[in-house]
Amino acid sequence: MRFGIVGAGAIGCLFGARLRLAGYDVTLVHRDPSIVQAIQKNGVNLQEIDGTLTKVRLPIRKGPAKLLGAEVLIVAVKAYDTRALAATYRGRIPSETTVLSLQNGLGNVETIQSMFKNEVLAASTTEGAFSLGPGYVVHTGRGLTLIGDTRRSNSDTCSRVKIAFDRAGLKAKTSSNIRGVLWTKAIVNAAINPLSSLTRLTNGALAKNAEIQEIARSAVDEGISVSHAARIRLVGDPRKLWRRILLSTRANKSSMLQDIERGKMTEIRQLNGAILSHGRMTRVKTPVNEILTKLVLGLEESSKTT
Ligand code: KPL
Repeated sequence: MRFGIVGAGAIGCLFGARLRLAGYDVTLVHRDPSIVQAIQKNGVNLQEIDGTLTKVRLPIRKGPAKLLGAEVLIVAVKAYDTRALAATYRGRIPSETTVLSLQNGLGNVETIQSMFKNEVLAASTTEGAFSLGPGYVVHTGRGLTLIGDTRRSNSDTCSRVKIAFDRAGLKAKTSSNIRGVLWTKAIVNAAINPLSSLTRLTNGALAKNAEIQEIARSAVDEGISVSHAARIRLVGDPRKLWRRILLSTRANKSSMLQDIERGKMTEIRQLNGAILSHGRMTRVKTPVNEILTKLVLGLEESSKTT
């Protein structure tokens, strides 16, 4: 199976390096020339959970690039870049290529579906990954990746992607309710990522803090109420998942905290912001998610470098 991966951040590099090590044909694509050059020169440096460091050589191209041979194009860019990316890649991807969104947040799949006639799959992962610099990724915690189609029953490609991830040591399952999976993960992320950004605590430290637990609980409860009003069937209990994910990725700094530390935009609009807007549509009050959204927007402003 041939993969193209757009976005050479922590998750893109982790999946790219692992798939390559498992013998798959993988091409990375990234729009930042300095990151492309660093990976061309040094490969992807993958630091595993046990500390082992592996240099993985794989082709990388500066995006936007035509990925003619890719059977599956994994979208691993930040959620706020999905629309621009989809607009750029329209017409550059053969109709037989499956597009797989491997992103945090709500709305990514719908955006991609609205712009492509291709098969579009969604995946949600709880693998913990931390970027130490261009092409240098630390795998901080093992997780599970769920994959599925939001519109129809899962295809053979969906099962083959699952097998590829499994062979790459990234435990995966197909799901017949991937929309519920995406919502469940978004509710959990909305109660982790802004709290870690505001406190600068690692995932493990968040789990231990009683005051944080209280705020997280309220944020999760609001998310659950909105999902019920929006008729989403959640997968598992987000309250339990919150703790489980924090403990399995205890060494990780959430992706939002990593963004804040780099002075970058965050996915707050696609996480708490999305819960807030779905809450407005379904007339469910979400005051905690609203405050977290506003605080992180302020934090983005004060830590912006560009
Ligand atoms: O998805 C994550 C993120 O940081 O965005 C978790 C699983 C919480 C890992 O940190």
